[in-house]
Amino acid sequence: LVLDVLAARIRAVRALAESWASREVVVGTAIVRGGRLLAQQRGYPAAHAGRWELPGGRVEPGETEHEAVIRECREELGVDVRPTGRLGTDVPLDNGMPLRIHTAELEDPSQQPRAVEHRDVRWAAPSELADLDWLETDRVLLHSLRRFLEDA
Ligand code: 9L3
Ligand code: MG
Repeated sequence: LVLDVLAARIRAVRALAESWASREVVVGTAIVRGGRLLAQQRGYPAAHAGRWELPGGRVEPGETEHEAVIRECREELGVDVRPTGRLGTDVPLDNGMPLRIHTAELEDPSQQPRAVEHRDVRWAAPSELADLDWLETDRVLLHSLRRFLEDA
């Protein structure tokens, strides 16, 4: 009987771990060039318009996080990026999904990112980061972002 209870507990913990591992993720991308960070300004939805964020979006089914980072940067900025690592800890979004930040570099540093789907893009120096009106979720990461830029 004790073993049955234990086995049931183990099954429950395993189910929880699996649902946790497979839950949907939103990736954000910290693209760095020459000590500056690429930030983009949202034009939609209305509640987010004018606020700044790291490029990115939902990881689609069957896609790895790196694939999602590369696809989103192509769609939103018209550039190819190379993921180089991770930054900070997951930030919980309103919809319950975690926002997870990957660092990246431009495949071709002479290629200029464009605001394809957004209102504006800019390269921000570490000292300029705090002046941008970031989405709350991205503002949480400012300390980690500044440290990453200063170490780069
Ligand atoms: N989100 C927040 N910060 C970010 C990104 C890329 C996304 N840096 C939030 C905004 C949306 C949700 O995640 O509520 C999905 O992102 P998107 O598909 O609208 O880019
Ligand atoms: Mg997006």
